[in-house]
Amino acid sequence: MYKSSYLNRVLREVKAKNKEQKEFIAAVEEFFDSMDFVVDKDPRIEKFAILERIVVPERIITMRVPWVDDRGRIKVNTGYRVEFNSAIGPYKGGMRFDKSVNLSILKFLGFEQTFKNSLTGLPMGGGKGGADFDPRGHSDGEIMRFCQSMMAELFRHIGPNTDVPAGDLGFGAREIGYMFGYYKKLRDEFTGVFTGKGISYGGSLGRPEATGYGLLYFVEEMLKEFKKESIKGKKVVISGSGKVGGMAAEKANQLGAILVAMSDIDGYVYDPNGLDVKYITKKAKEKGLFSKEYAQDHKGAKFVAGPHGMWSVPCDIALPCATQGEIHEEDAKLLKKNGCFMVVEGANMPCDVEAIRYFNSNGVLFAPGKASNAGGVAVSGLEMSQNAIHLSWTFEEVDARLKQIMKDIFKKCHDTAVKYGQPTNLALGANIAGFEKVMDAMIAQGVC
Ligand code: 2IT
Repeated sequence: MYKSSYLNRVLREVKAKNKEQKEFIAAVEEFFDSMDFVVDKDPRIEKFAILERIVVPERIITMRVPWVDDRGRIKVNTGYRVEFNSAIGPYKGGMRFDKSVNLSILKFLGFEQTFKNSLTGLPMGGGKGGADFDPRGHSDGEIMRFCQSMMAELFRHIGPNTDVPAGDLGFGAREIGYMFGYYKKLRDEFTGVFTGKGISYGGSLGRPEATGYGLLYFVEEMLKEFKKESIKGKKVVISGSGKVGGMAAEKANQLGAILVAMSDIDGYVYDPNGLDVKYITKKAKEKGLFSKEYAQDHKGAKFVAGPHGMWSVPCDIALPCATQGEIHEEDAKLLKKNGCFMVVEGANMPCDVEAIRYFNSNGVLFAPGKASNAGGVAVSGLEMSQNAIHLSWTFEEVDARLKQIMKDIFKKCHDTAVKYGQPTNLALGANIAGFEKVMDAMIAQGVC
């Protein structure tokens, strides 16, 4: 129950209209926890029905994706694009290819993306898409035919000033290339309709590193503000060996942190003296997996099957970078008990609502992904800028802008948290600061 009766009513309606969508409802509840601090202070929110409108995607496209496998068999998957909010810019957000993809997950991700993109300060609305298709185990030819089949529908709905997709889980440079190529063929138009593109056809230097590097720049800001320290010598654990985890490990290592444990889908490796980060990032890039081989090649390290146990490893800082719902209340308690004082999300909502509440009421510094992992989409925004002016910036230029954007995001979140009397509650700061810009634009644009 919230203090505000308006919030209670809107949440009841969201629950009634989205009965089966537990991930989406959880994202709305987490956001409404913060809205409870503002709705009574700003009567415009209720007067202009901002929350009733902001929880409904502007448009959802669902498509049949038929394709033919290498043995000539016809297969069918379901594809989606959720165009959530375009108040401050074209829809922008990744595409996810995974068996788990459904409308609840994409609505949760599109909702989060709206506030994340707002926090970057760049003109991007919120969107997300994908399909219940897992590229693992499929040949390049199958993946290409799948991407082309999906684009044969999607091309009608996206465009550089309308909706600009990018990568996410299961959707990397290969998938972006196939989709971009087919869009270009269908539209006869070479534009920045995707971000995360290859460097030879309009991609930005620094985009592959951006989410992981940005996460560490955010961690540095938190340590400076709250602890007057840096990450040098701190013990760090990272979950997930995808693009985010791999690049976070690389930057943490560059900044002098000690990576004591890291996981992939098989399990995790632990070495209290520090893991061999170069080995891990190389293997993770090649295969997306490293943990089993790591333990064979490094006698000092321990391998534990199953990634979940990693949250019991003693550490200073935990960076969950795998996927949603990795850290529950019992994991949060274990982290705290074993010395962890800071949890910063690299994935989207890896910590559930109970875990976040536990961190906030037990003195564990916490940052939500919509702030701390915004570096990826921020550099996507910079890729859009470069495409629009037909120029490419150097890695150093992109990286310097990324660093400044992460500093600015931290400041916005922190200043807002301070304004509402909760100086360390960055989830509150991120939700309110991200929301305010979207709300202003929605009011200015009338009922539409
Ligand atoms: O979750 C995310 O922010 C992304 N998958 C990146 C989105 C983007 O448009 O670069």
